[in-house]
Amino acid sequence: MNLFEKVSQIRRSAAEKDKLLNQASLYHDSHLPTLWLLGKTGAGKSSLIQAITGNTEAEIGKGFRPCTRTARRFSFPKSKPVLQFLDTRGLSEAGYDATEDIKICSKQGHALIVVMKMGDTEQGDVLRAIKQIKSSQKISNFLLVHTAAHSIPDCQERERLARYNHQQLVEALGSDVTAVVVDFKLADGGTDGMQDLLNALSDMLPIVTVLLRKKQDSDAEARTFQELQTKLLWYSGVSAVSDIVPGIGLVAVPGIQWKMLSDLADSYGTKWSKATLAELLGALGAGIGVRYSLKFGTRQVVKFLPGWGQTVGAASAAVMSFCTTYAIGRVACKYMYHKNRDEDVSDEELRALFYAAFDSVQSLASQDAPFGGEPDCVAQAVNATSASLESEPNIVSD
Ligand SMILES: Nc1nc2c(ncn2[C@@H]2O[C@H](COP(=O)(O)OP(=O)(O)OP(=O)(O)O)[C@@H](O)[C@H]2O)c(=O)[nH]1
Ligand SMILES: [Mg+2]
Repeated sequence: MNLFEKVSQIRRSAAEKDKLLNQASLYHDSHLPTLWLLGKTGAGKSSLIQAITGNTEAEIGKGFRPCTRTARRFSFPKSKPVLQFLDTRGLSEAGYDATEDIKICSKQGHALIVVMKMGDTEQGDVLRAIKQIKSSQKISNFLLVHTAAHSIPDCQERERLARYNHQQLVEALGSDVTAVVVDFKLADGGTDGMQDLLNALSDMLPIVTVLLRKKQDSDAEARTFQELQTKLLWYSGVSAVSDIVPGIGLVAVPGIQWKMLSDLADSYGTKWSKATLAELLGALGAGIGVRYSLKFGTRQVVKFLPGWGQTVGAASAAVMSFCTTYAIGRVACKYMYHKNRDEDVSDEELRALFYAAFDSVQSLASQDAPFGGEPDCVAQAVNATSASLESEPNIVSD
């Protein structure tokens, strides 16, 4: 950061910083990874959203907002969202035109889920829409979900019906497509085929993997963190878009990270002081990676790593911002959890968690997010950050 940048950052008022944060969050929230649901009325689109998010039918009903003339969107979670569902309406209207809905989806990572109720072979409207969507060449991830599988008790008949609809879709797409068979409402209140559905969705949209990673952790700290994870992903996404939105720039990243830390502290019923923050950063090591990303934004980390200054473009800086913000937040959660209980947590543990957290969201940062990114650069970023934390602790002083 040159002197001019430093001075202008200091002079930036709190109101200006809030304005930048608002701009970044608006951009982020209007470019969310999207699961687009297409299917006849009653096919099971809302049931699918409910099964994935765990939200009740009533909450989903309230959460939908009009989006285009033919679709409504449902953001998840409602506040600080990291994923959205696009629910197509009006398929049965004569001449459904998918143009507007395609536009919404082509802005960011997306997958189109075609929902067909088992045994309903009248899919003309859906197939017409699919042909239009396919020919736009804007949507590349498709998944077929056969719902209400158990409404056809005979297994062979079920298979035959599933095959028939699958074949119809393959013909409309002109290529093969993954299909899963589910039932969201068994007689005993359970579901069937959920794991297959989640696996298929995770393959298409990494955010689903992160959100739905099995909550089987026996560690109480990790379970507490699960509740806050989407919040962390939101702040990470907002800091990542900072460099994409004109007029914001990476100088906004430290402000966003600070807001995140304050927000997380509220959740743990605590507050940051200079001393506690210094203690956490000290525990992570005197590496420039963490210290700099908090103080000046990720670009400065990049700049001080040999070879990075010249080669890293905005996309990679954004990926770095995403991963670093997430990793700092994750470590802060563990730190606060144990501090609240007067329990010791070793520096090594915190450092290992920082790397693991950084690693765990790499694919997410480079694929789903609105800024895109190149996996090779991400891998380099991790290596570079790790190297800086371990071997170059004194490159930059506070
Ligand atoms: N048994 C069973 N019922 C299902 C399944 N999926 C949906 N249903 C039922 O089918 C009805 C319609 O499901 P929805 O999820 O509301 O369908 P939708 O596609 O959202 O319909 P619209 O909002 O009208 O477009 C509801 O009564 C659901 O409970 C399923 O897998 N099994
Ligand atoms: Mg519905």
